[in-house]
Amino acid sequence: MNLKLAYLLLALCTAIIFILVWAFQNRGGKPMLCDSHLQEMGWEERGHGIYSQVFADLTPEEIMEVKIYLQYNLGVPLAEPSQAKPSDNCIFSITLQLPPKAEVLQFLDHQGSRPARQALAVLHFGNQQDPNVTEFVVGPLPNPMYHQDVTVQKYGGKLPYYRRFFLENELREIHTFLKNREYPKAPSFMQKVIYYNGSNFGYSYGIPPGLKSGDRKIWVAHFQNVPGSYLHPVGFEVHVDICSLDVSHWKVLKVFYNGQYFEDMEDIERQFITGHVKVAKVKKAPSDGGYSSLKQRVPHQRLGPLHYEPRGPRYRIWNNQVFFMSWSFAFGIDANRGPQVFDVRFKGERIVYELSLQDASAIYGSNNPAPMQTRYMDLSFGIGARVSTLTQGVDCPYLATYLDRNFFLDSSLPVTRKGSICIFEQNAEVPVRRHYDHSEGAFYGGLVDSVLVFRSVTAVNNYDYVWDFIFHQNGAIGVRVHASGYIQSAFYFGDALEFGNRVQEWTQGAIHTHNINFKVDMDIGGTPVSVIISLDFMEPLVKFAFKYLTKGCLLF
Ligand SMILES: [Cu+2]
Repeated sequence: MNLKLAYLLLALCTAIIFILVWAFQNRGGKPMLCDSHLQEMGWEERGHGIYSQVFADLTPEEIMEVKIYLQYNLGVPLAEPSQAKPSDNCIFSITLQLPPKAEVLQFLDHQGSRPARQALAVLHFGNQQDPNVTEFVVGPLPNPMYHQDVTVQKYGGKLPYYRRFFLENELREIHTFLKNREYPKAPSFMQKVIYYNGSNFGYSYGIPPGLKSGDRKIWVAHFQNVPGSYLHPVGFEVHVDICSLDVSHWKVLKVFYNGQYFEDMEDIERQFITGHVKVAKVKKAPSDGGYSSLKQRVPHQRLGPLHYEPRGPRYRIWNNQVFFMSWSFAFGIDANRGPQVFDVRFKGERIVYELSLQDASAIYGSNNPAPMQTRYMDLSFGIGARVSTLTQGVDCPYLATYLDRNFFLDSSLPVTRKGSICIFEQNAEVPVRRHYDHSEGAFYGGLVDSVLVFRSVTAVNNYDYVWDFIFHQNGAIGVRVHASGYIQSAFYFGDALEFGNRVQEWTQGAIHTHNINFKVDMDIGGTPVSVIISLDFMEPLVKFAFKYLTKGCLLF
């Protein structure tokens, strides 16, 4: 081959690679419509798109308007959540307050007036005579003029302060309390048994903090602070009474180590020195976590099949609205509850007013005290606020459209999570219908199926949930959940096998049940019907049920 030809080929290859990279990188925004593209849309689509703004999540500007309004109009000092002590007031969250359905339908279907755009602000009032949690509706946006306390109307009474969700800062206060006031009481045990060096612990908590309403007594379990710490329990847990709003009044109620209970830190130190503590010889984990590391363990394989759209996307997105074949819907992500779609229409007819995730709970069992009492309700951590940026080609197809979301939950400023929603059309890889007829004059008819997927992924500490809303071309809607991430493990000792599996020498995969609830408000034929759909799966004992249900698809 002469040199000229070689250079030409090289230049050609470089140009092709450049074009491919450019095409993939720029795909994110392609199906988005700007105002000039609206010309191409039918009048119905345009009207629908504009009207669907009533469901749109708050913008960062709207969130800041609400925050500033509250700072000037509540007449009480407000701390920033990142610094707020239990004895302070602070704004926990600001989210969209959906207008009442009747008002929205009047607006959407009968030329009624546009419902006021409002926010819901959840306040922690720790610095009051009667500490409480209060919910205010603030409006109208974008220039708030009023706030209305809706707590009693929503909950039938005031919300006692102990019902508040944990702020990150309260958990940090617990770590500081242990580090500064409790660990020093047992120096020999801490260093010689669990190798404490001042910063090598990760934590998990028995949440909610107690067995009866009003309790705020939390079991804190300790893990080696390496990547995938969730799989490195050290067998040491401390029960802390955090009822008092004055952190200096917090106290240790009990201490647990490797199956033994102790009165307090002085007690475990005393018993260790006198040889009464049964020591488990847990090895120090390597700095990359060793078995818990996510590093690749096998060589890269040749690239697998890729998603391909021969003539570009067949869906369009305008603001918070998606149009796909016969479908249209509005979407959002609530900071607490997670993904939701509204005003779902098939062939122009509304069939679902609202389809939304409500909560994902996980109820644990173990012979360790913290997981024994753990009943997570993940909305308390912010299922929506913890959506993560999606990786192209891994979390969603390269060719998907990636959208940003904004939240205000346990933060001082609105947080923007780039590329945290992905929308794509996917070949279902199974015919929606087919028939091969063996009769005389054989014939065949088959119909290819493809679906539109609306996806977001939440990482709640150890767990990752992949949330899909799926729109089939035959008019079916599905919800699908894939669970991934790490298990929340416990220390392996004694009768651990009664409560789970042994996943490492000192690690018990604690038995637990996930329960995931969706709300579906169907408007088929104009008759409103509300149902709650619940997906359960239990692990590790019923592995097949877990597999089936998490990969399954609920149609309704
Ligand atoms: Cu699980």
